[in-house]
Amino acid sequence: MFDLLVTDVHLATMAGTGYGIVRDAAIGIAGDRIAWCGAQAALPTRRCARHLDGGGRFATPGLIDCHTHLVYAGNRAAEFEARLEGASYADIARAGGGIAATVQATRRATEDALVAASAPRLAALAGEGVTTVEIKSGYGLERDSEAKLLRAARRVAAAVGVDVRTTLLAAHALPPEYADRRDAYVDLVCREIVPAVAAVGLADAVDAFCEHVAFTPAETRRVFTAATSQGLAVKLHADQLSNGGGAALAAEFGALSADHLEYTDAAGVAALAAAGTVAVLLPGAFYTLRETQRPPVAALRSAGVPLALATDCNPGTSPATSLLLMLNMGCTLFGLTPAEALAGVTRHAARALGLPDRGRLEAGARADVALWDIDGPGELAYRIGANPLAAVIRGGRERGRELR
Ligand code: DI6
Ligand code: FE
Repeated sequence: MFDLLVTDVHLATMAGTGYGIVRDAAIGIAGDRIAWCGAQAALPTRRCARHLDGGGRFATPGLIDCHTHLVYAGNRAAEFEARLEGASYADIARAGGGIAATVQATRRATEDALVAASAPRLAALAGEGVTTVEIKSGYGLERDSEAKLLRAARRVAAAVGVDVRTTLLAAHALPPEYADRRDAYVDLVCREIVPAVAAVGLADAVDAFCEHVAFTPAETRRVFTAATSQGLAVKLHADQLSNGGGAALAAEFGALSADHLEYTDAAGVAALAAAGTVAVLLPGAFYTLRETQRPPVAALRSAGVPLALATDCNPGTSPATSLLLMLNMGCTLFGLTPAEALAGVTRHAARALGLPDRGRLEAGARADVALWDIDGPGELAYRIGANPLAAVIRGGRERGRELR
């Protein structure tokens, strides 16, 4: 007896390599878990509290956006214009714009205002089948503002109906009041912000921006040491604009993921593979910054590094609220196959968040399912600007548009 039984669907289970297609299938759900899924001919019982006719649609795991900065105030359209008039991202950051501009707006915003400003961005992701999202802080850069942002992240996720993992990114930029006191800010992060956030359980992981415009490898190491001593997982913005050895540093700390990786070298790839750290590729930032150095996808693939894809939704370098568009960009810009791209927003994205219970359609997994009006899963990466989502089940409960 199932609480919810979905029949007449084709599955892209994403449970092994490739799509894991099962045609003419059914999914039986009990509570918030998949109790049974497979070919409908083998379905053990049709007894259920509620039945959903899939109408021949495709089912995938609910999508997972494993890298966003979607809670912030204001926007940076003016910076976008400046870049197109010739300024570089680094120029803008050095001149106090960029991240610092969003920090100023975010510090001033109330928690309620942050929730209200962020809800449409998260709703856009959810409207494309996203059932789990990661949201980073990093626009507060002092204890109370970082905590406010992390609370807003949990609230907006609850309001929109998406599972959330929050990540403390206090080491995102040097706040203006610490401009000449780098060490003092890193001290503040390690001695005050990380312990305070850990004490109240507001973050699931700690991230740092390791880059010449942000924090050095030595500073990142200090932040990671503080995080791991509090029992928090770590993730890293690594090698985006230059090769700073970020991938190897992430691997050394057993990071869940190393993200961006445009400039990662062979040693970095080998380190990620050995550590089992997920490589999170962010084509929206590559595209927006008009970068030309691509992440070493072929080397990552042949080393067996799990590849995830995410929006990096943020006001500066990736004002993107479409994970489906990232599937397309991951293929066209980075050379992923459509199956790799879909694994990057399901199975591998789950791993990048330390959530082994989701990202696959199989018995025992969380019942997060997206149903699509498509003829095959390759269509999800193929189309540009289309949204074939028909219905979503999150934690065993139907959400959003009903099946027609
Ligand atoms: N890398 C990014 O792509 C974003 N943060 C980071 O560390 C950019 C954030 C921003 O420009 O607001
Ligand atoms: Fe980012």
